[in-house]
Amino acid sequence: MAEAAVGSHAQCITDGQEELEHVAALLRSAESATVLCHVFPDADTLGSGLAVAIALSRWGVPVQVSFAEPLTLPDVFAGLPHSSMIVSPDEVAADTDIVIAVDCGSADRLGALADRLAAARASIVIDHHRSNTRFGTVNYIDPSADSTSMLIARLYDCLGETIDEDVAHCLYAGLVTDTGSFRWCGPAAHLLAARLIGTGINAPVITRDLLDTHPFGRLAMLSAVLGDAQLLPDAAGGQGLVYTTVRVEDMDGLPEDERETVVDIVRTTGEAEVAAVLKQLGPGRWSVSLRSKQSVDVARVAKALGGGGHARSAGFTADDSADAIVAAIVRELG
Ligand SMILES: [Mn+2]
Repeated sequence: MAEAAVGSHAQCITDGQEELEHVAALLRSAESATVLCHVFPDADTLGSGLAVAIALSRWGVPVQVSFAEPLTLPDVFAGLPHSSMIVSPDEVAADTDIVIAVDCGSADRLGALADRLAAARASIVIDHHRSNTRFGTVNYIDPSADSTSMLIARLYDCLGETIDEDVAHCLYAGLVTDTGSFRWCGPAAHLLAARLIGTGINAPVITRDLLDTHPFGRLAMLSAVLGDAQLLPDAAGGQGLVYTTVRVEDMDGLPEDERETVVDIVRTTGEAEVAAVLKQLGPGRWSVSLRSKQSVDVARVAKALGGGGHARSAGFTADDSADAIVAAIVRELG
């Protein structure tokens, strides 16, 4: 515990301390709260959202956690502690005292629940996306953080709340996934991981459940999708682009989140600095994931095409043919 106390003091001296204290004070004043995660949630938005909700519920504040799409929680997240606090979007109160959006770069990431922002006395945005539009009345944004859950750990320290095993499980879920199992992160992420594991959580099981467990049908989907991959060695000024498409028929009843794992395989292509996966949402409608290794800023590309994200991981949605979308990416890569 002594180590945790020293660590928490060090973490409190950061840029954005004023905003963090403002967030803490607002949360302390909450009479009711809605915690909003982004559409098609990942473990960072859900783990962060649940951790905020756990603190509020400890104080007796009525709190709901939700996201606009899909309508139910994907099975992969059912093991997150207190996931029973997650309600379907139609159950979210029309107005609450405080709305907290976690891991959302812009209000449209809230989907149909974005209207809850204006109905609240105050809205808090906690996020680590550089492209964040600061759409809350109070915004605690730190693009240098490897996950939003790292910012929630700082919030716990500022509130003087204990990070117990349940909270640590939620925060570790966000941390291990957003850092690609600690492949791309700084020392602060490793220090936080050590602190979280120190609470007694079973980190290998959390990681395996979230990242290394897939239905058998995924193998056939990967076979089809990876077999269609294309390499454009001249793209991105000769650094190369590798891409593929995941069509609706490729999914064949698989959970939607299995689409999100394709880019992690495609981006391992040695001949390409940039990877793109076009995921078909419907006829002529695509969600595109972009990844880069070390030099290309894909957040800039995504932004130019109507999306956003991080320098090495970004995305956008487009209504067009797959070929036209690839052409637009190639053009923006220069
Ligand atoms: Mn995140």
